[in-house]
Amino acid sequence: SDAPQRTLPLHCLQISSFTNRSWSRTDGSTWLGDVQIHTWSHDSDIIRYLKPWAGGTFTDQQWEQLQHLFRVYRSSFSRDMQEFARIVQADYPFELQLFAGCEVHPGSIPESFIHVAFQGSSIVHFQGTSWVAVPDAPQWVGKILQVLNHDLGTRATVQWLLNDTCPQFARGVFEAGKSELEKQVKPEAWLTGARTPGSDHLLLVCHVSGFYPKPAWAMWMWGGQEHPDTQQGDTVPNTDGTWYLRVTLDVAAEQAAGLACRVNHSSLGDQDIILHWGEKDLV
Ligand code: ELG
Repeated sequence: SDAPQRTLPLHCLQISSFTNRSWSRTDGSTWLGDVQIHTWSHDSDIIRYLKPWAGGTFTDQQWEQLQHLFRVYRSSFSRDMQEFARIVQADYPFELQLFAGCEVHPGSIPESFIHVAFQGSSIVHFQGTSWVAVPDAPQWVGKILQVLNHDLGTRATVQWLLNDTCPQFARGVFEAGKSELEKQVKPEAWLTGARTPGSDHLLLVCHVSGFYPKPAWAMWMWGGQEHPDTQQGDTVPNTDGTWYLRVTLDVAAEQAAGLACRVNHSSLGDQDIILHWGEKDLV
C-alpha cells in the first residue's frame, strides 16, 4: 500500500493594479507552504523559477504550455477587466487580487480554490464549474458574472487547472523540493534589555532567529516556571527564508536577576536553548 504522502499547500497570488483606462499591471507569485517558488513580474514575459526544483516533475513541454496559457490569460484579464470597469463605471484606481491554489491530502480528493477580491474585499470565487459571487458582493458583480460564466472555454480551462494541473504540480514540486522543504535549521538566541525611561523597570527582549520551519516556542522563565507576563511577538521572515521571533518581558529592575529565556524548536529536539539574564545584556 502507498504510505500516506505528506505535502504542503500550493498557493498562487495575483495582484492587478488598474491606474486608469489605459494602464494596469499584473504581478504574481507561487508559494509551497511558506516558501516562494515562482515570481511573475509585470516586466517579464515568463514565470521565473526561484528554486532549481520549481518546475517539479513537469516536462519542459508541459511547462511551456502553461507559460503560454498564463501569457494569454494575463493580457486577456487586463483587457476584460478594463472592459468591465467601463460597463459598471468603476472608479480608478482599483485593485484586483486573486488567491488560488490546492492542497493534496493523503487518501482523499484534493481541495482547490480561487478567490477574487476587489479593493481588498472578497467578491467572487470559483465553485464547481462556474464563478459565484460572495453573499454580500456589490450588485454590479452579478452583471459581470453573467458575462464571465458565458465563456465555457475559460470555465473548462479553470476546472482543468484546479482539478488536474494544480494537484499534479503540487505533488511533483513537493517531491522535487523535499530535502530543502523538510530541512531543519537551528535558531540562534540572544538577550537584550533596556531601562524603561522614567521608571525603575527593564524591558527584556529574548531574540530567536534563523530557524526553519516556522513553528517555534520561546518563554521568559522565573524559578523554573513560565513567566505569565511574557509578551509573544509575531514570527516574522528574515530575508534568507528563515524566521525570527522575539518575546519580551517588562519587569522591575530588582526582579531581573534569576530570569531566563527558554527556546524550543523542532531542530533542537529536546535540547532547549536556555539563556540567563545578566547585567552584560543591558544595552
Ligand atoms: N481566458 C481568453 O480570471 C484564474 C485563472 C484563469 C485562467 C483562465 C485561462 C483562460 C483564458 O485566458 C481568456 O479566453 C478566450 O480564449 C480561450 C483560449 O485561450 C478560450 O477559447 C475562451 O473560450 C475564449 O473566450 C478570457 O478572456 C478570460 O476572461 C480571462 C480572465 C479570466 C478571469 N476572470 C475573472 C475576473 C473571474 C472572476 C472574477 C474576475 C474579476 C471581476 C471584477 C471586475 C471588475
